[in-house]
Amino acid sequence: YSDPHCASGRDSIVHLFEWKWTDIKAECERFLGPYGFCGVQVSPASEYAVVTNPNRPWWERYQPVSYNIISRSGNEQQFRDMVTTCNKAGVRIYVDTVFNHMTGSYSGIGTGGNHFDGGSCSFPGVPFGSQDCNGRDNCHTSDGSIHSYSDPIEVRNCRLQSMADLRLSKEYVRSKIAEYLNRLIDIGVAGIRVDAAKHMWPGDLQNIFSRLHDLRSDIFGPGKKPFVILEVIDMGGEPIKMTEYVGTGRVTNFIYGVKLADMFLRHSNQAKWLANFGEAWGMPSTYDVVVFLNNHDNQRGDGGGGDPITFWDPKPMKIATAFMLAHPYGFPRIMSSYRWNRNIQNGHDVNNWEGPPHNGDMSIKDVQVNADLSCSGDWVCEHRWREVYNMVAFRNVVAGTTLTNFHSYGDQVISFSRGSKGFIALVGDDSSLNSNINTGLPSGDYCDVISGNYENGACTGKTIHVDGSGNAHININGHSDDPVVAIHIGAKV
Ligand code: AAO
Repeated sequence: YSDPHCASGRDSIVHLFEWKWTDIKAECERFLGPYGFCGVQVSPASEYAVVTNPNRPWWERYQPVSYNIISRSGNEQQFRDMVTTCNKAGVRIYVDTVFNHMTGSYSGIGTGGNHFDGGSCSFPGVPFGSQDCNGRDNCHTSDGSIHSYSDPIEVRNCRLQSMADLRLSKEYVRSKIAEYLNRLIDIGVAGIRVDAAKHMWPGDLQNIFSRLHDLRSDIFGPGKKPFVILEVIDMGGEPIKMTEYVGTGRVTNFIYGVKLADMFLRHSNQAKWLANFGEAWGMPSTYDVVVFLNNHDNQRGDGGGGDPITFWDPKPMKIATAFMLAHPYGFPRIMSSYRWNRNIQNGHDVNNWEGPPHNGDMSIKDVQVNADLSCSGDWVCEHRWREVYNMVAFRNVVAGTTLTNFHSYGDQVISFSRGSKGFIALVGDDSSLNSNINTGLPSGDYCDVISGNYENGACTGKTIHVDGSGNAHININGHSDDPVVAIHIGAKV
């Protein structure tokens, strides 16, 4: 469950948060395939509560009503088209799946027209009834909701934010969830993100996964298990640990992004300590984690997981992303966001519920792309920023090499090589770097893929000369917009 099944030579995924299936399909063909992305994490696909107060928040998608594929992103036919087209373009689809719980304690109608009543665990669209939710017998808080994260039984058996908590110990509930996941697998997805995995017993998850089909052999080859990303927020202070889930899939390493934010955003920690970043920092094995700078929750100040670097701070975001993609630890996920009317009052963003760019009828807006590859309107498209997509290519080129030559030149100034295939240097503060550095690369002229693109054998940015002993003169001003130099053997001029 920890193999993402990337097409050969690809090694990064992007979360296209709230995109429509038709846009993701187009993005696979026009951009993600050609630019070497492995795959896409897509927003929840199955029917969920239509929330109108506030009006269509993004988080309504985390309140399932049935497992029919119908959402604000599109219907089942559009979902199938997307999966087929993306696979043809060499790009995998990973679906965000929500099966710890159903809706909050109220009643209403789902995106597919099914009625629900979360208070009584009534979901005829599945169907689930009151016997399919946890209750007084195994959750002992006064109102049935989670209040303390220091009690693992409460975290697993009670209601997360008052949402109807599925009784995953039950055969019928397990079979309904497995049926949905198998439907996704048979359509051709490569894996899933498991929402709120921390709120489910590892044994229940293992039981459900043991029922899953192999991935489609016509696409992935025989005997392949789905890739599983388990959302477990473990910042070190609670009894539930990431390690309990390792082996059941890859876990989300939230500490990773916080550490990089300490360095590149807050400067409360120093990049020079990154020399042994990874397992030596008490983090799980590189093969057991997904790493990221921010996700859809903590980019809006929600859901634990610390105060991360996001697109709202573009310079640190580009520096830290370049580091993440150049560094071998973990399987990287890039967040692709939309802008909302951020309005922080007393430390809380009162508009953090706002859904994606939409039309008057509340349908999600198409993503429009510009000639310079960026997106227009409020779609941020971090994955289409030059510094980001060129580092996705860097990572593909250096795959299989180890980190060598790590050097620091001050608290926030570092460089390292990836064997003899790639080299990066960065300045994370207002200082500068002006040195002759051993890059580990064969002699020649290389395109700095941060300052420009490598096109038809030429470079639109800076060219870096590596001499016969592998040395290059690297000059970076920390005050510049992009205080990073990155070169690799796939972009030699
Ligand atoms: C909405 C409304 C609710 C309403 C509910 C039902 O906002 O008021 O009760 O509907 O009607 C998303 C939104 C929710 C939304 C929900 C359903 O964020 O606001 O509720 O959809 O529409 C926990 C979970 C984690 C979860 C995170 C948000 O463990 O799984 O909360 N993330 C996922 C999704 C998320 C989604 C859901 C789950 C639900 O990514 O988008 O919710 O499907 C501690 C714990 C964490 C815990 C946080 C919660 O964190 O460790 O496990 O996350 O608390 O605040 C320090 C600590 C850190 C700690 C943190 C906060 O940083 O180091 O560990 O403080 O105390």
